[in-house]
Amino acid sequence: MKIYMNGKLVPKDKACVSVFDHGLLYGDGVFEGIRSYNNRVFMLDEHVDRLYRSARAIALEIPMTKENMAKAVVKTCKANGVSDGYIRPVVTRGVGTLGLNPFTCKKPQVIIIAGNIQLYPKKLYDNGLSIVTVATVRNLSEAVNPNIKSLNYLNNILAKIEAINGGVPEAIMLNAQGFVAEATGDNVFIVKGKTLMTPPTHAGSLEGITRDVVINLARQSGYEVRECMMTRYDLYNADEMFLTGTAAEVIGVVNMDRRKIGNGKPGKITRELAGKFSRFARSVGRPIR
Ligand code: PXG
Repeated sequence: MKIYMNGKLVPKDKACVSVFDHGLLYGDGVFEGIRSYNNRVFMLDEHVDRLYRSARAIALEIPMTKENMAKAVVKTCKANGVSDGYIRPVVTRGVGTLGLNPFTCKKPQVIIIAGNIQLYPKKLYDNGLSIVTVATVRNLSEAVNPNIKSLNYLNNILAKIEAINGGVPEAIMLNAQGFVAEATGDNVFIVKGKTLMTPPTHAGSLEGITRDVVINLARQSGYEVRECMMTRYDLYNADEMFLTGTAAEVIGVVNMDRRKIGNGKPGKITRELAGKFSRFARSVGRPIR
């Protein structure tokens, strides 16, 4: 395996960062998670744009153009023979002194890993997920804005721990006002009749790229999609519920906080959109070779 590090492809064992990198010391950095399907990188420009928006928000200047970043992603896939894979660009603040001040870090580290992804088993797609609401509140927008895909994922990790301790693989996180924000690594949608609803990103979620694609596919299929604040009550009373994310794609939720959602099986519209998403993802993207 070869890792892209600051312009060079280096063997996995040689791909190391300093213990003085503020990415390690403070979680000071940003990242992305991208899929490739059938030798094409899916939504590459959208992921690169989001990486640069995250970096801008933390005043981190990525030392290359967006186009060169996109090319570096493709090059890393090619060097690793990745066709259907998972790509993790990471930009850290770089090496600095033992102190918070990020301006002691002179050179951001640009790392790209292209490998495989751990997917949910097929059974979970067929039968649907059970999830719980957790006590860990999603980061406040005024603190570390949830739109920043930063290297500090403790907010989501704490929620994930609560979910797993509760015997389920995913969690719903609420914002500080008690409105539904998102899952730990996925956005959430509900279906009521022929209308889809998802929290606006200002409710405390990442601007999910899968979320955007699903909104477009749903509208093209004739469904109304509304971004609206929702409470747990709305989720419990949904006809259908599903999560969207790069890793999960579209996965039905059939149980939340031990309430059966809809008829307790992944819903019809969920299955339709999951199929449409899967076909779309495998038909577009920037060619790897
Ligand atoms: N919310 C959060 C907090 C995320 O981290 C999403 C929503 C979905 O966004 P996208 O753009 O992927 O539709 C994410 C993305 C993993 C993993 O290894 C997590 C993500 C992406 C890829 C892999 O758990 N999170």
